[in-house]
Amino acid sequence: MSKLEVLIFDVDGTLADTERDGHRVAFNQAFAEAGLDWNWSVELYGELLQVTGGKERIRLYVEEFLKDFELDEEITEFAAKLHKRKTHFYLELLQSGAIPLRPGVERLIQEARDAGLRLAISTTTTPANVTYLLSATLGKESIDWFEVIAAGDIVPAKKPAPDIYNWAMQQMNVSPDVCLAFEDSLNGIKSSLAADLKTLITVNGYTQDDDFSGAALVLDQYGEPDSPFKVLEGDSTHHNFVDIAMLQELHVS
Ligand code: XBP
Ligand code: MG
Repeated sequence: MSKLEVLIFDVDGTLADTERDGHRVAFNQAFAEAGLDWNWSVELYGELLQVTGGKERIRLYVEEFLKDFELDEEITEFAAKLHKRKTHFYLELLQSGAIPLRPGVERLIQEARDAGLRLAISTTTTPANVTYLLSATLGKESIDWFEVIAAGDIVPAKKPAPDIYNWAMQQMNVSPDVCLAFEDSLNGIKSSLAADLKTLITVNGYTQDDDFSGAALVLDQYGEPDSPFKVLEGDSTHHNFVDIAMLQELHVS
């Protein structure tokens, strides 16, 4: 088995719990600004998360949930304009510091850097959302810690397609056997497994009931030395928080 060299992180739900109090709130702000009486509740948003990509999510809502909504322009154009404003509001939320990193994420990233591991991001979200999240939580210089930030429309097919992971590995000139993927959702693990990547899952409120068959391990969080994770599926052996030693063991297991 090859040595672990690369950690590839998903963003939404993995690096930070962004959906319920971040993206969902920004969508509703954009709807209100556009004079639409739409309001995506926590529950409805959980249903709409079945599709990845904010523009695609707006389209799903119009086509599946608003059967008789009259549009005087092409749905693709309508969704793109609304999504642009949603991203504006989401970036404001990020800049306000409203969205922290999940437990253990900052420590793990620093430990990975100290251990000389290469870092990448593979996400469906808009690229600016990634750089703003990293700047707001780890400082502007952290953007350069990630050799590749594969995000949003850079690939033709979003998760659950493997494209975003394959693109990131291609850019880094690495094969799946030296990598580990970090995900949080069914769409995410479908994508990483389809790219032949061993995957570590941390669940969140929206994804705790997803089917994570094929995951190397399913946890409630990465944990910290003084606040252990909970193992939901798989075997963490003697470890009770995610660190590089554990990832190296997981990689060869
Ligand atoms: C999650 C997504 C994204 C976000 C919203 O991405 O599916 O679409 O929900 O961001 P991942 P945008 O888990 O792959 O990080 O509105 O910018 O798409
Ligand atoms: Mg995710």
